[in-house]
Amino acid sequence: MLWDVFCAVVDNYGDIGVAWRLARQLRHERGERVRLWVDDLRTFSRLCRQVECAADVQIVQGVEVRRWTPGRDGPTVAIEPGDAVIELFGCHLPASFEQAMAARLPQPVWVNLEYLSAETWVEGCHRLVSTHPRLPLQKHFFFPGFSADSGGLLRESGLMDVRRQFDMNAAKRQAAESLFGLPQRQAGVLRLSLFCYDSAPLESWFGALRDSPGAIEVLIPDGVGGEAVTRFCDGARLSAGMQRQVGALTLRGVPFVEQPDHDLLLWLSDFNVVRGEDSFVRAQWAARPFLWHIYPQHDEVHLRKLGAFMERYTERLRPEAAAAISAMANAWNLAGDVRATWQALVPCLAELRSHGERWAEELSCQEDLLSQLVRFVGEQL
Ligand code: TRH
Repeated sequence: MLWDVFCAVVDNYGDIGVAWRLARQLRHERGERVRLWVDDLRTFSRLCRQVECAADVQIVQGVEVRRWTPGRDGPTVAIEPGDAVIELFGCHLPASFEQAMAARLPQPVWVNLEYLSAETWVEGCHRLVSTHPRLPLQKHFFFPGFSADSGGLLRESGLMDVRRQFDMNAAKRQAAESLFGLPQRQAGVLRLSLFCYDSAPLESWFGALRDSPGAIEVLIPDGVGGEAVTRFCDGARLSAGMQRQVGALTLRGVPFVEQPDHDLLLWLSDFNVVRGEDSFVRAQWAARPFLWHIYPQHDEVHLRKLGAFMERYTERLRPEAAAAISAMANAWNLAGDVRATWQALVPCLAELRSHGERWAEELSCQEDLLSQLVRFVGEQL
């Protein structure tokens, strides 16, 4: 089959992050032919160095990558759509492409792959169909999620085993540490990674970490953390390879790596701060305690999404640990002072570690998103 996957980069890395992960999995695990339409190749190239920013058409790791401009017809006009068309996050296909889809015999299966949410309404909307306002075409809505009635989560086959092997193999961990330019880890140092939005309450968090009884290091990918990190570094930008120590806290700049290597950063850390959608899911497969900086939306819609997830995630935790991680997630996302909330969380980290392992194990029993999507498309053909 030929799959057309359309992605518009709204901001940051999550749109292309999800699209590229899906495209690679379709190609490499399923042997499908994939045409990935992307409007912002510069952002894409940060996740995959092979991407040439100036090329309109190129093959990257077996995937045909094409530039497109949302809202304009451009070079898609003359192209016959594939058997399946995936519109990521409602990015609106070019009108000419929709016409070509309507004219194709048989018509492609058109799926809008939606944002991830743990809210229960998702289950009622998953697999719903809507009819095109003008053309004889139907679009299916596919919702990722955490329950059996949702479309599941992206998870490469064998991922859990690869992560377990990493945990057991000192040589693999050492190789990953050198990829990130890290010195050998000192015993007893708590290692955290930070991937957040600039609105994060870093000043109070760094304050709590600085005054900790034990040593703590925070790994910060190039460009993450904004002004608060620069202030902590006395006005210097924390780039990869740099470090700044104050009290018990050392901030270490690490490179922003290609997408498959990003997992290694999460696996090297005892606790991960993640954000958006894709790194949020990866933190769960990493099976470590984590904090989710959710993408802020209007009318505080994101806080309901956060609450729905935290409710699911903490369901089987002891009340003390559940309260501690939920309070931290709320304070972080409301940009409050997190000093006391962090201090209350620290004694629960060991429990959250075993909880993370159990959570990843249970989630991985759910059929992964790509398998569900491929089956769903097959049923519609
Ligand atoms: O970058 P994000 O905040 O992305 C978003 C966008 O804001 C988007 O508009 C919104 O729709 C979506 O979230 C929900 O966070 P996310 O989703 O975690 O994407 C980051 C990607 O960057 C992810 O695929 C991992 C990747 N990454 C690397 O490849 N290398 C790195 O070093 C790091 C830190 C991340």
